[in-house]
Amino acid sequence: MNKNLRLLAVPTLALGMVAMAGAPAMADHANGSYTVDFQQLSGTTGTATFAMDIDDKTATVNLQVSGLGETFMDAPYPHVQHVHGGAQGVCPTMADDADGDGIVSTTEGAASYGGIQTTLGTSGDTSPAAGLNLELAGQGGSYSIERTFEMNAETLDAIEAGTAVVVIHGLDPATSSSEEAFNAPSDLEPSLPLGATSPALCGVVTASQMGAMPEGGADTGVAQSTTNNMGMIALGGGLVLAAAAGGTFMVRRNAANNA
Ligand SMILES: [Cu+2]
Repeated sequence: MNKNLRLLAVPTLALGMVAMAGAPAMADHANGSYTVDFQQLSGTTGTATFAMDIDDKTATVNLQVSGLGETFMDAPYPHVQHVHGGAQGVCPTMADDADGDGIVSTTEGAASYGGIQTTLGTSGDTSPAAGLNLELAGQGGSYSIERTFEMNAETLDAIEAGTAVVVIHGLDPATSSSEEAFNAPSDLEPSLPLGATSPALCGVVTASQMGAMPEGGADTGVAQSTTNNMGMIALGGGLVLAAAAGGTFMVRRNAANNA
């Protein structure tokens, strides 16, 4: 009903602010090959590999995911994933669990990895606007995304500056580091469990060939000043899952206990 429209409104506004804050990209400065060494967050036991080549503005991505949460609401678990950027260019750790509830929430992770810059969907739109499109999300616990697309200037800038971070969302209730994460309401949408909106896998985009990524651009005033806006956008990734559940989520205390 009106719920989805309301959920979409905030991240759209936030994205506009970031677009204005970003500096123009120098096209081919991000050229090269990149990999991501994923870290498992908040009890995640799944894994992923990521390889990417960039030639001018053309990105060829190969993302292989396995072992994440498989089902959500008795349907394939929609795992959205994005290239985040423009913040510290690091992944959060349990030290970022500010409220001490046992997991790193989307809100708690945003200061580390920033907002959505590219949506790594299975097809179609790769812009931040598609970050909320569940139809483009990875489906189930294991899937692959292999595609070539034109990467936007903001993401190329982030890669060049070393602040680009790939984040795959959606904790598995069966392995989450905190049972409370699936008994407590999400920081984004009270009708959802906290774990369903939280980052599961995270890794910094790292050059795998010499000379691909000039250094020195990460500590600009622009990047720092946009941190708050980035946080708002990062919340958007979690809101996708809120839309998926449609307000009918049922707390799966038993599923978590029986892991
Ligand atoms: Cu994300």
